[in-house]
Amino acid sequence: METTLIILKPDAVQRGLMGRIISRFEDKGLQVVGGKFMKISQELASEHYKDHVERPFYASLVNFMTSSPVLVLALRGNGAIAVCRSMMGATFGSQAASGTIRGDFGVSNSFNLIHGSDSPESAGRELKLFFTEGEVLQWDRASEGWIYDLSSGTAE
Ligand code: IDP
Ligand code: MG
Repeated sequence: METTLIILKPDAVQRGLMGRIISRFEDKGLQVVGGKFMKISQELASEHYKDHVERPFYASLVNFMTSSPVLVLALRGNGAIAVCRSMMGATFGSQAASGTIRGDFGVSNSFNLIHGSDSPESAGRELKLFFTEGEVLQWDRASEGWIYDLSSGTAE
């Protein structure tokens, strides 16, 4: 089981898309294990996107991410990092495939609605940036045995 960090960016919140995006993850079977509605500080946005510091769009990206509240989620599931990335679609809304979140809800390349960790290393780093340990919960989901085949003792 993996846990990944998802951010519903300011455009998703402002456009009233939070519910529809969360529903997609719930429908898929991902478990919400953390959630925080917040305004990201300049420092946190800079740290979160530090790998992009040399890119031409870095300043506008940090500006965008701090411009208005976001919804930060921790989502858990088998292969959650790759599953969420594929549900998000390609980075640019103009190129993201239909059926993906970016493909279905947006057309902009910089206002692309959602962030998702891209590797186990990023997920570990990013989850620590946005959540303290006690804020990511381990909870028993009543539907677990129908979302996964648990007959072997592990979730398949
Ligand atoms: P990702 O979000 O799909 O992982 P990254 O390449 O890590 O994409 O870029 C981080 C974020 O920076 C993107 O989600 C997008 O908001 C923004 N971004 C990336 N490339 C561009 C660009 O060429 N122009 C404007 N914004 C960009
Ligand atoms: Mg990225």
